[in-house]
Amino acid sequence: MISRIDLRGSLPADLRDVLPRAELDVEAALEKVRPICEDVRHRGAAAVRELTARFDGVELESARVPAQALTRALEELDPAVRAALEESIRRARLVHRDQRRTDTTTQVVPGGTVTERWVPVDRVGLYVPGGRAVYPSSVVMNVVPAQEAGVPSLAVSSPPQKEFGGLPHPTILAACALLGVDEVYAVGGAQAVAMFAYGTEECPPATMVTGPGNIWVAAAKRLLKGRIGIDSEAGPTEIAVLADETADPVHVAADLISQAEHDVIAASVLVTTSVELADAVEKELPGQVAATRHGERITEALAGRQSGIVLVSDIEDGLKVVDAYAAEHLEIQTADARAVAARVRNAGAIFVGPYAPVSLGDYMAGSNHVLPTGGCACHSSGLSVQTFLRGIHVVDYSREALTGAAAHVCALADAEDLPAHGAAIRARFDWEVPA
Ligand code: HSO
Ligand code: ZN
Repeated sequence: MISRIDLRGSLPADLRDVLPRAELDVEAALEKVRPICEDVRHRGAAAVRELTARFDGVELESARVPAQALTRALEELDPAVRAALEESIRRARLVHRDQRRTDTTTQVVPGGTVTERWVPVDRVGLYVPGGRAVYPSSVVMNVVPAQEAGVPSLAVSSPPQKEFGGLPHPTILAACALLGVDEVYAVGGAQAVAMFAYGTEECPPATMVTGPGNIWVAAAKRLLKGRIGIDSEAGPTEIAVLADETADPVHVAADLISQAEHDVIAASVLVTTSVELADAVEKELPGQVAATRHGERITEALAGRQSGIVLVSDIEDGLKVVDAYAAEHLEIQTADARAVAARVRNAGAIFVGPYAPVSLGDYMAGSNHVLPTGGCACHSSGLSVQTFLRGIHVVDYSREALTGAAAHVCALADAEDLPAHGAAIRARFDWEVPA
């Protein structure tokens, strides 16, 4: 059901080459996505309408979801789901509110200061996937940080669903309503990203688009990046578990299965120092998979080349392996888990000890679940308030403060053969370099 990689003994020099990982060919999708984006760019709302008919089989009069549909979705929302979403929002707000930045002013010299002023982007388009994955929780994870960052204009787009009269899934709409988002579009895939990038008669252009999506969404983000700001090209979900003999195989198996449930190309990786644990988890998997609803999808994900059990000699090597893998989600289920977790350098989010499973983080920990995948955790972070902010340097120097810098600026300008740079200083001092 799941393959094994034995790295006991010495670790290979390039660990990344031997670790399981899916290959997602976003480049290949670019060519298909390019004409879609061009079409939306040139023909706006009409193109969005036609593409929606073609890809989603839905004829839309307008892509904008009417206000009544949002209110109705909230009224009809199951009370237990409403209570859970409300608590999820409350917890996420607590964490994301603490991420707000305060401006800093540094006095570099008397009369010369640099202030870093944090300014939210003007308008954000939040993409929420539909299709097999209907994730109201992702609405929370995208909207809360943008709101806490102070983004003044926020729109959500999610694919129209035939069975719901061409509207996005009602739970998605209800989540938008709960969060106070009233600008929602029934548009999916690359055309949604293009709609936000170029704007249409119905949807003003956004400065940034965030949120997970399928390969077409990822390709459109890659193509339109620059024209519009993006968060990341979220790939399939990943879980890595670093465990020793103290871990409970029932929990480890359940957690590996939980993320495999997302997609046949989702990745579940166990890194362990204990052959006994590896054996016990392997023994546990089939029974748990058989008992769950999406067993087929999970079986395929666990058997895929992106999943596996990696055996290591000790926790030191385990840490090297998980750092090289740079998982989207990393669970530490070892003795002294906190100390081990503190030594991890690369992960989207770290879940410490036996009572912090990834599913808690997916919905209710307060942390964000839009996280870097595909090894990008070695250079990027998950969605946060910071994602939606720009730090603008405000340079404020008096004549006296500039005097003290003048000779140095001129020296560097000359060294770079850019004499006009120096002249811009000298012009302020009767064309002399002040001493
Ligand atoms: N594990 C997914 C998020 C999610 N799980 C949404 C359930 N719903 C990616 O972090
Ligand atoms: Zn999940």
